[in-house]
Amino acid sequence: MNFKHAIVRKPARNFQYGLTTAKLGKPNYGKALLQHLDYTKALKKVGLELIELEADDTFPDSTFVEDTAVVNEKVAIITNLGAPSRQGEEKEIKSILENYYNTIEMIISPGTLDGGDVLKIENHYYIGISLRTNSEGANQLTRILNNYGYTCSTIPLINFLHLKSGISYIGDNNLIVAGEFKDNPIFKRFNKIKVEKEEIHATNSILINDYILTPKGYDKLLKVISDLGYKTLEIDTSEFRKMDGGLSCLSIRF
Ligand code: CIR
Repeated sequence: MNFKHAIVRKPARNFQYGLTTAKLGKPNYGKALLQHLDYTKALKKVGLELIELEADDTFPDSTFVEDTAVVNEKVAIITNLGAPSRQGEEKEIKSILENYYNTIEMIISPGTLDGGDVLKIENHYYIGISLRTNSEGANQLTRILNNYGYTCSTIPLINFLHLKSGISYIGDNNLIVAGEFKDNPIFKRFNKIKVEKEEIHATNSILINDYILTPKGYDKLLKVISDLGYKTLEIDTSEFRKMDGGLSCLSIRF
């Protein structure tokens, strides 16, 4: 799918009080804003028209917009976020997506689902069952996507917060995998690019149109991706990493 738009939201001023397990210290807000600006420039460079939302201090994690919706060529599905402190972030995103989609579907309680747990590969979706996404949420998403002609399967997560912290699909059968996913037989058919432990954060690289966006400073993975012939763009995500966020979480692309 060729992407045309992306929704992004500036980090909230209380960003440092969001959820995190990273133990990398407190993010620097000024630096986070600059990194976010660089991210938006990169999205524009790869051809996207941006819908840029102002910071929302009601939700410290609200810059991680990806978790609030699952979108594709046919439908937008608004999630029911798994973390209680994040519930409500999806409301404004829904009103924006209504301008672009005729059909909006919803994940509803007791189902919970975060967009970071949803990986699309061609017409198939992998859905991670995690601390954020429960089986009921995954079942609801499966039923909705089946109605639009997509197939789905679930993968229980062991260590990762979100599925896409540990796997990324970059097209042409190339799958970037880390940790518990490296030897998972489910992914046997792919050309697997295995990420070493010290570069695990770079697993969350994203294919947008002709480019792979990848976090800055992970040279081994960068070389493997470049050697495969991809055009790459590096973006510093150090402040988002401190809050468990990667590149994909910062936008909804469609
Ligand atoms: C959270 O814990 O919800 C945020 N601090 C980070 C969310 C990252 N989102 C993602 O990986 N899709």
